[in-house]
Amino acid sequence: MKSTNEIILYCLKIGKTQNQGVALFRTKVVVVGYETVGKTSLVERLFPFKSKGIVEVDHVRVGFIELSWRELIVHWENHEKHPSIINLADIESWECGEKAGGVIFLRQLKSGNQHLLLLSDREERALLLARLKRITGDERTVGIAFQRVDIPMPTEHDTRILQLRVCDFAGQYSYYNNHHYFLSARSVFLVVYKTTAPPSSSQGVDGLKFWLKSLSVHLAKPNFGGGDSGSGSLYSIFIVGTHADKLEPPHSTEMSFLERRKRIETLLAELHIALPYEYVEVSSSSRYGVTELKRKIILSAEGHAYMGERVPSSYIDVEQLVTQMRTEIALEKIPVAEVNLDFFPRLFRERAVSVEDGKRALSLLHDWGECIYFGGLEPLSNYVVLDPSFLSQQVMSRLFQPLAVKKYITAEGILPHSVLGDIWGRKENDIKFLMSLLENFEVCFELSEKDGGTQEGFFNRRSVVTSCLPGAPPPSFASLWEEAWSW
Ligand SMILES: Nc1nc2c(ncn2[C@@H]2O[C@H](COP(=O)(O)OP(=O)(O)OP(=O)(O)O)[C@@H](O)[C@H]2O)c(=O)[nH]1
Ligand SMILES: [Mg+2]
Repeated sequence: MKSTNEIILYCLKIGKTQNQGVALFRTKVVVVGYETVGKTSLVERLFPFKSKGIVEVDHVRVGFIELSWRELIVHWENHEKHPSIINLADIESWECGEKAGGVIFLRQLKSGNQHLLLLSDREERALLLARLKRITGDERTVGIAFQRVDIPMPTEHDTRILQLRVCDFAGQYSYYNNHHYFLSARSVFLVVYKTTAPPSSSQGVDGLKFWLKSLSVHLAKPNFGGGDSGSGSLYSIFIVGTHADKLEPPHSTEMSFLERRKRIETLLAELHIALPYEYVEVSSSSRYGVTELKRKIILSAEGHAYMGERVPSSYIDVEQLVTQMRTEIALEKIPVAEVNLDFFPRLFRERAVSVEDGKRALSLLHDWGECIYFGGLEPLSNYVVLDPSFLSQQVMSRLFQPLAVKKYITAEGILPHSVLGDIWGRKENDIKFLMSLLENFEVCFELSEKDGGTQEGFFNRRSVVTSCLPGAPPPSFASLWEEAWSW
């Protein structure tokens, strides 16, 4: 597969010769950290849900509604009237459901109070319902939750749009181990911990170790470029302390803030990590520091080297195609997340895009985190995974569920292929495709005959799962290592 840089160089060439192309202002906001430290809450505060279609609240037409963490804010059509806030955090129990005609029904069970929301747009309704369910059930994130956020940026002449792809990583251990496969440059990283947790606990400062180490390994790769808040960087990092409302005294006093920042500096020095970063503290509950963090995220992203790069307009057509198909998956018009590429040439033709350009566009969309596509590698090049969360939420999470690991993966980290049907409940070709995909993400590697594998039939073979390898190397490790190097 071509690297992003090669594809961008190609695009620049095309842009120059054909004097066309679209300038893109986009980046990923990648939110990582230990479980329940407040990552999703922060995302919900930074990027509230805002309705665009027609909305009625309790049978009254309103301007728009906003869901910001646990506040449902009703903006009235009459701008002079102050917005009303329905505080979801104060309500003990809710029922959310969708009825014919697009009604979302919220009920405060104790008092019997109820609110009826009517949103005309089906996609918006699904999005709002998902967020409400998460809030009312205090749901944990599964795999990686992706969402797109467009931020209008007024310039001297017009308003350009900064496109953010927000990737909210689950903090639970069973997902945690595999997340680093999804790290890539062209990102603003928010590495989150809980200010009120004891520093030596997993939710506290020490819990940052795993992610800071992961980032330092991945960002050291040559194609990641430098990372600071100045121009020319490909990434920026914010270390974010949450729950600032719970600090004693509330929010950070200058002194305690400096102490926590010092502790993080010491941690980085102990780990010999020299990553550029900025430290901030926030509260999703009181909104403390949230607006300022959002401003800093936008400012740093705007300074990244790749902002405003041009791509052929046909790439945008391919992106729209992928987005449209992804919506159809959500609406269950397409039953699977991965689509055979045989399907695409016709769709490319309909959009007057050559197959070669279409594949190049898919590779670039892969790097932007819009889909998963490995061109040039069989059998992967035959498929496009339209929804990248499918890999973390359905493929990896089923494999790495604690019960599945115990039942199917040996203490030596060996996974017999015969159990894959039970794990994923799919047909042979799909399973082969998923295993190739995982191998490409370095999650597992098939054993060769020499290593005790067999070539007889895929389901008789075995793979080694890297994150399930035992902590201590086997006694024969040194000789095996030498043997491997002598090849
Ligand atoms: N008081 C207070 N509570 C918060 C804050 N941020 C999050 N919470 C609460 O902490 C709990 C966990 O928050 P989440 O945002 O779900 O945490 P997470 O890191 O996304 O958790 P995982 O998805 O499981 O990794 C929820 O009950 C939130 O309401 C905050 O700044 N202040
Ligand atoms: Mg979460």
